[in-house]
Amino acid sequence: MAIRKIITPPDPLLKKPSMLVAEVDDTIRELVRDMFETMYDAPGIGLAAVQVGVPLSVIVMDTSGEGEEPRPLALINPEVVWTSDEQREYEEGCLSVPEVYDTVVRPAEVRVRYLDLDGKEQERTFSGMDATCVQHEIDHTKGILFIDHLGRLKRERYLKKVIKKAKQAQEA
Ligand code: GNR
Ligand code: NI
Repeated sequence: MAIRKIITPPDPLLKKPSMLVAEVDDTIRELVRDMFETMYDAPGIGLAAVQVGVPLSVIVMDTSGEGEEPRPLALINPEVVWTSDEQREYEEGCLSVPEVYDTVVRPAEVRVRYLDLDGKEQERTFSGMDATCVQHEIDHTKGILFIDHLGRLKRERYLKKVIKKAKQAQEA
């Protein structure tokens, strides 16, 4: 098991759609283990493989709170097959866009089709924080960041801030 490095802008990988996984094999299961370790270490409530530099359609999440029973969930090739008309807004953050938080409006509920770690097709409906998180992660597999849901001015200001901070950290 290993904690992997989380990439940030301007890494071009973050803007590229991820590839579908052809077969859920031990390499994928090892990637998922590393992603959970990286996510819990960060700490975060979700992580997409592209954030650790692997452009495959693999996401992990765990929205359990502190003191709650953990509920890790790994989704391979996730796709949204239904969205509610009802919307929900939440102040999002992203491990690839550190120290930026802003409100994103998304469907309050989504139904998602995916493969589990055995390669078996599953469907599941998400609501509340789970719905926000799974949509944020599926966006990553399409090369979309949460700041892409904001206006152009905000997006560019946040990107500048993140890139500047990363440069300063490098120089230090
Ligand atoms: O840890 C995370 N918290 C979070 C909060 C609100 C909405 C989405 C998220 S996901 C984020 C981890 C991350 O960047 N996943 O891609
Ligand atoms: Ni993110």
